[in-house]
Formats: sequence, structure tokens, C-alpha cells
Amino acid sequence: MNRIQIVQGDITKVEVDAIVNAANSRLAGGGGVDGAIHRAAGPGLIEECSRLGGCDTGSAKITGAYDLPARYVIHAVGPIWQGGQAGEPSLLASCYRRSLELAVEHGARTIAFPAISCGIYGYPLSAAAEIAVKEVVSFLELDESESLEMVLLVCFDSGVHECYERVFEDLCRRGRGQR
Ligand code: AR6
Repeated sequence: MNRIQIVQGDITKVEVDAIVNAANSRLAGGGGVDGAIHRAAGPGLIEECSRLGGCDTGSAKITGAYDLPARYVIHAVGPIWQGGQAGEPSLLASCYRRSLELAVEHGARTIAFPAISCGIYGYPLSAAAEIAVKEVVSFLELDESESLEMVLLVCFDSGVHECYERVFEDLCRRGRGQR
């Protein structure tokens, strides 16, 4: 199986059916990857987001992608890191699961994720990367009809990229992941 790819780059440039945004719970736009996605999508995106009534932390909502090459943007709201005792790991895992479910529900066959919560929200990178990789691997293992062809984990810089590669290789070595 070769359905996970870890790549370095700008998620707004990636040609997939759905890109995931690391949004805030008001879906109000912001900095980081959220700012980049809204700039590249154009004003239609914030207008559509403003009609969605926000989104709970740990969940996700889907919109059109406007001027982006993708068909959909899935706005996932990751947890703000507060030390790890406030349910952050399960909230982050649930962002990945919910985004993958939404993609499948909308017929997307390819999806790209940024490192949700790993920027402004301060989640420690290797812990977050492990959750991201594990959730994607488990989802793909259960997706027997292979409705998802490819999941890209898009790392903005080389530090994030190296960390994801290391986490993925560790997981494969332990026999729990396949690519
Ligand atoms: N492509 C891919 N990854 C990117 C890009 C890009 N163009 N730009 C940044 N990243 P962050 P968060 C990486 O801060 O921590 C916003 O204000 C970045 O290097 O974007 O979930 C929202 O509105 C990091 O590895 O998201 C929220 O208020 C990762 O994306 C808040 O930030 C996530 O960093 C969400 O914070």
C-alpha cells in the first residue's frame, strides 16, 4: 500500500481534491496556514465560512475552495496546547479523523493536511506528528474500499518534514504503518 506521502511545501499549491486548513473555532481566518489558504482562495472563502456558525475544537467543516487548485477546503480546529492535560491528544486525533470522514463523504479521493496545531497553537511537534500519522494509517486500514487514494502530509519547513519522516519510519519499524 502506498497511500500516504510526506512532502515538504506550501499546501495552497498542492493539487488534491481537498486541503485541510488549521482553522480557529470562529472560522474567522487568521495567520499561519489559515492566512495563506484564505489569501490564495480569495474572498469567497471567508464569506462562506462566516455562514457556518463556527466549529468546535476537535471537529471540522467543509467548504468550497474558490481560487485554490483543490475542490474543497476542510477547516479543522485543532486544540491550543495547554500542557497536555486538557484533552489535547484526543482533540487533535479527532480533527484528523473528522477531516478524513468529511473527505470521503464528499467523494474526495486525495487530501492534504498541514501540521494542525503545530504553529500558533503550540502543540509539540513530534507528539503531534505521531498522532497525525497514526490517525491517517488507522483510517486507511479501515477504508477497505480504498475510497481515499492518497493522503499527503504537507510540511512547511525542513524541521517539520524531518520530524514527520522520523515518526513515520519509527511507526513502520514497529510494524504499525505501511506506505
Ligand atoms: N502550507 C503548509 N503548512 C503551512 C503553511 C502553508 N502555506 N503555512 C504555515 N504552515 P499554524 P495552528 C504550517 O500556526 O498551530 C491561525 O491564526 C506551520 O509551519 O498555521 O493550528 C488560525 O486562525 C505549522 O507547521 O496553525 C488559528 O487561530 C502548521 O502549518 C491558529 O492559527 C500549523 O501552524 C491555528 O494554529
